[in-house]
Amino acid sequence: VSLDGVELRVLHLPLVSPFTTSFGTETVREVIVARALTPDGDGWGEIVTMPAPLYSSEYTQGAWDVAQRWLIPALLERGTLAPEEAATVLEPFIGHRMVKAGLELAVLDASLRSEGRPLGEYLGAVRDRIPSGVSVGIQRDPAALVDAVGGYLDEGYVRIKIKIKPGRDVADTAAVRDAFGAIPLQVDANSAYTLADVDTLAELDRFDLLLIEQPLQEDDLVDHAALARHLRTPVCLDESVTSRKAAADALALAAASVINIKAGRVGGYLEAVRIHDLCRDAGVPVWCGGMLETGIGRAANAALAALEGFTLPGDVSASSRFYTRDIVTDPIVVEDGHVRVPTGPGLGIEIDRVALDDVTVERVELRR
Ligand code: OSB
Ligand code: MG
Repeated sequence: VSLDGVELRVLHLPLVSPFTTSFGTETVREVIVARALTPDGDGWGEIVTMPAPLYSSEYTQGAWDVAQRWLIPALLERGTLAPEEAATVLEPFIGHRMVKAGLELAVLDASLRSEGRPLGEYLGAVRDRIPSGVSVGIQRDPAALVDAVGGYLDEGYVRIKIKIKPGRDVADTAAVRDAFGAIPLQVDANSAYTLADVDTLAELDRFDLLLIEQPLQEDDLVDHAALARHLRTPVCLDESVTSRKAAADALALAAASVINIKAGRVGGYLEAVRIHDLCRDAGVPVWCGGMLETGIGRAANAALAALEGFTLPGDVSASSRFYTRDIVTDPIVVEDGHVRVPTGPGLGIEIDRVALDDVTVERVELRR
């Protein structure tokens, strides 16, 4: 595509209920959307940074700065580029993978829309709908957690993930198992433990969890391998897997037997596909993670999760799981426990301009 400019917006979307993880509580989703401006039409992408560098080193204002100061100028200087070239142009700049992913997605959407080609088909989707799991934040107490989980089961979600942290792990998991029996259940620690917690984490073995996600810190691959040897529960990595190379290293070290793939975390949907291919060839199951996406990222995640190797339900839930009003005209819905893979050109969504303007708190446009 011929890239004439890029518009960036910071959005503040109110959450339907607070979302608490081991690293903090959000009541509003602050997120950046990118719009690629081309003579053939716009393309949309989402930069999934959080306001503070607590999940990973990236955060909204850092993303806002690096996008305008370095990444967008490099893309604009190139002028005409294929979506497959965006990552190469951005490669000299270290890190900032969520920003790269959002910009690449905007270019990719513009390009696919101009060809009338759906993202799912381009990525290699083999399914027209995907099973939908839900990520449930830490609640006031285990009873409140059981209430929350019950509500999501009633809505049809086929897999439950609960967030855990030290002091809110074994009892919370036990409460959900006791209340709902043998439902597909997994836990996510968001790096809240160390190897010294091995005995507590081994207590989770009795709950027959699908997996435990990211118990230790991002760069603790060797410790994850040591922990995995002490657990019956499969260890899944999220934060640690920042690239195809990091995924290959984790598998070589036996630090994980399952991988959560998030396009933002790994620098884009194309790198996400490469991790998928690596894991599929190695017989390692993967699933699609989430970052409380708007309808933009949610549509892209549904397309990604439709690839062959995504054999576990992911965190691709309905827009209504987080938002009363999405910024797309047809929010993502869960029907019969599944999300449909969009079939329209590009992301297959239309932006609701009024809704978008209503949640925009900052806007900038860079032109070639
Ligand atoms: O660790 O998977 C995570 C949200 C923000 C940051 C990290 C994570 C999450 C989630 C929510 O678990 C997933 C979603 O439903 O979007
Ligand atoms: Mg996670």
